[in-house]
Amino acid sequence: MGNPAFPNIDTIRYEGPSGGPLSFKHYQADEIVAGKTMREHLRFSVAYWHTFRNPLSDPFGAGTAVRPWDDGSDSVENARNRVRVAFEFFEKLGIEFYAFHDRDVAPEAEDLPRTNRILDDVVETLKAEQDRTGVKLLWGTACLFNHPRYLHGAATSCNADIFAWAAAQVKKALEVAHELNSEGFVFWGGREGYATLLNTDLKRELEHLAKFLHLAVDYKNKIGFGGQFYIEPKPKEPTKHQYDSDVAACLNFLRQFDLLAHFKINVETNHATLAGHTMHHEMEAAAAAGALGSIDANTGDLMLGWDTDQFPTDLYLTTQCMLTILDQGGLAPGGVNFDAKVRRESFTPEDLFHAHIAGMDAFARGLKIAAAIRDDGQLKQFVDRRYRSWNQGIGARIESGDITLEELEAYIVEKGQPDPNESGRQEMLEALINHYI
Ligand code: XUL
Ligand code: CO
Repeated sequence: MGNPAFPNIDTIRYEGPSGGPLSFKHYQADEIVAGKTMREHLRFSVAYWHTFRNPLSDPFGAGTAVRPWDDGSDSVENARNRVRVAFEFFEKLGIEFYAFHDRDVAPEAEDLPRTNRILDDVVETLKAEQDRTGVKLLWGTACLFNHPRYLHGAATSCNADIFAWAAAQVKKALEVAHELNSEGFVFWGGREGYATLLNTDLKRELEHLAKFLHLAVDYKNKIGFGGQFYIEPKPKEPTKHQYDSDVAACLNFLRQFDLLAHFKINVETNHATLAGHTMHHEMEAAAAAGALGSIDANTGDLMLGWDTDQFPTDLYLTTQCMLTILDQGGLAPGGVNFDAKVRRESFTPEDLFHAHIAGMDAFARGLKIAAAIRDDGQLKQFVDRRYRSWNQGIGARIESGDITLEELEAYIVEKGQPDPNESGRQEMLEALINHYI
């Protein structure tokens, strides 16, 4: 191991609410909350692309990131050294998972065989570092959106050769995920959509996307890769419309093409808000279908209409996420992946620590708040009581399917005007949440 990349930063420790800026004020990995340790509940993951590859550029200006360990070259040595730095970072933060796209960790060469050999070289280092530290891969994925060949899409390209290239890339990425014993594999259709319907055969493109995912499922089974497959919704950006636009669209697509048994959803906050939903809505929609698999924990800015991928620090947001996660009994094998980047103005290596600490503490508090709300029980009691007319009598008969329209008519004619019986008490419940925050 060479010189440490963060020589002035020690392992980040829990110091409690009065601790310094480079300490956890709420996240204590081994503290038991609601029957499990915080580390078991939260399963934090670092996004390699943002934390180790993002230069912090924007459409109006060059990158500002200062990363002294990175020589900026596409050499394999630089890629391998970056891996060692990344694992030093994971260890110092006590984060036990990470996620990457194939092209984040290793550069692309002139042809696929050479590209794959370079990837193998870097994977050797990833594997050695995983073994050394015990850090695991939460999920891997193939970058099917950055290279110019994917300008019309990958699985939904108008050109079948592009589909073939993307398929070959996914094949290799699956082999790598298997070799690294990954907990999962994500499909995010970055360019699987269109810029204009005038040049697009929407039906054919959807069928091709389904074919692509079936091929991946078949290959997963063939090589015996046991990781969970996820599909990640996002409505737009980079395209005008992406087919995986929100959780409901993804579930419908998976169901239509007989893929639902093989996939769960990886829900990302800023994608939810771009789709005009809250994160809480998207998580509940996925959970209701038994398909909430993992989350990309970040946040947008309501003043900015694009995917700003900021670190999540809003306690209402993290409380809502943790309420849904506790309700479904946990996220494993998924986790809380910080698909977030530091601001362009936060360009120093130290900012990478501050950002992750802020996100981890916000989720630790969200977990404690959600657990307290559940312990208190008033919220659940209120909701259960609100639906009590379904527990017996006519409600139970409707739910069980043992009733006809004629019987419902006879029942309500006899009963007369229904009574909406009671208030929804939204403000009272919002105050209840505030009490715990
Ligand atoms: C892009 C995004 C991706 C996926 C993985 O908005 O969220 O980084 O998480 O491809
Ligand atoms: Co994401």
